[in-house]
Amino acid sequence: MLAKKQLLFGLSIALLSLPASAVKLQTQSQTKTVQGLTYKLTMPKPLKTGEQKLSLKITRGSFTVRNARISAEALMDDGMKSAVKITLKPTGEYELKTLLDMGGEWQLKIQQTAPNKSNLLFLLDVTGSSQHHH
Ligand SMILES: [Cu+2]
Repeated sequence: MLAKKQLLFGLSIALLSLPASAVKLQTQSQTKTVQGLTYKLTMPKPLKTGEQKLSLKITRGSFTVRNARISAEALMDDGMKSAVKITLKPTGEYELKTLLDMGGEWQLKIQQTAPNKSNLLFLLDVTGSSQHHH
């Protein structure tokens, strides 16, 4: 009897957790490989205007690279620039937080100084108003 109650309790917990997974954000990702390192950039889909957090995972083969020294900025063709704050998360992924203040194509430029020097460019398709705020 007790076991049955626990089973029912377990089932209701499973059902309660369904809505949360249903509203889980969709993501999209882009992957580039430069000098033996693979960079996987994951972001919300669609990527909307406003403050956004992107996630960058750097790997060498099956190893996650956690000691990379990287800086980044987001740019538009019209000269708009947005600083990118980078934080290393416990998962070994880098969180890139930036304000994408306008819809359209943004360039995410990443400069790496360690473990090797390289420059990466990701194109971000930002959904939202293409009105200038500046
Ligand atoms: Cu702009």
